Amino acid sequence: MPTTFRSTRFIQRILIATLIAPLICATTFSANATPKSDYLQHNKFTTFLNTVVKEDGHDKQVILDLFNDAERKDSILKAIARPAEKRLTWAKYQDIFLSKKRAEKGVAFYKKYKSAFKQANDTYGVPPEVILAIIGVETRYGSNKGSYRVIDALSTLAFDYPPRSTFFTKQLRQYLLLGKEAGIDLKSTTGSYAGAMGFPQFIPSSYRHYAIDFDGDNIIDLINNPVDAIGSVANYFSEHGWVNNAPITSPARFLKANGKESDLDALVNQSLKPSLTINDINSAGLVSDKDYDKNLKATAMRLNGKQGNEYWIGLNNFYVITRYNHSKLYAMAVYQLSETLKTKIK
Ligand SMILES: [Ca+2]
Repeated sequence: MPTTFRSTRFIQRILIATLIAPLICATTFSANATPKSDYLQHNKFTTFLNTVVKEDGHDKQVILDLFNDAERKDSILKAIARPAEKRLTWAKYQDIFLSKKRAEKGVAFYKKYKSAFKQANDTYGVPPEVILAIIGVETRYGSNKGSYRVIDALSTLAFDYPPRSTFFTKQLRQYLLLGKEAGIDLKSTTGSYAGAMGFPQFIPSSYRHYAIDFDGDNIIDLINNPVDAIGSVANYFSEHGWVNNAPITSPARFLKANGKESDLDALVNQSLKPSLTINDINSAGLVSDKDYDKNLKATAMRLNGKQGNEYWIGLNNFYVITRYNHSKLYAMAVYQLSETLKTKIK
């Protein structure tokens, strides 16, 4: 019947168009490219492409070539859904970062770059053991800088991880700018599953805003240059409000005479930002051996440690460590590693 004939012709045309379209599309950006890309046909990509060409001044062809090669990684989607900071208790988390081996590596790293640590302390007022602890927790002193291609990590999270798509789309834009500004090879550079790079694992926005050239060769390189990494961590801390010689955190104990431990539920783990006073915390029955000013801003923490509940009072500098990674477990690991290192590098 005519109608059936027309329908068949119509379907044939659609099929031919569907088969040919990707070939035409592929040939527009590279003669040899195969249309394997996970992203060129992604529904979010065209908008992204237009934005970075118009607003960030990228060459369209360069971006198309880069994304033709970008791959979606399911392992990245799995990793971001279950970070150690959410999955583990403090009892387990500390075992990863407070090992004897990591501290030994830290001492060796300190000895090798001692003058850079001194210069960072003199310039930014951030002590060696804190910078050392950050680089130790992040990459074990450069021995594990991450094996995901950053372009894959950020594309996967920007385009295929709706809960944080906005954040990672911004990071992807920042990463593309780093290609022009810092000479980073956008295709081959590797990092963490979240696109953090180099010795100190800076995400692209941090790299652009806080990374510095600290050895004076006019190149900012956190990926291969430990001296730039040391200066950049110190600069990051300084810019986020680190106060030299101010307290970080200290253990606290609950005075049972004041009531039940469960009465503390409303006080502890409320926010990372110090929003209580020492007086508030003491009044609820939590005290430490440190003689803090009663009006000092602080937080009260309860961690599930190896011997059960542990209580800690966190001050401004503890909060600054959480600006690196928004987790009290992370900041506590950095603090405790720094305390161990402090005794070993004196
Ligand atoms: Ca440099």
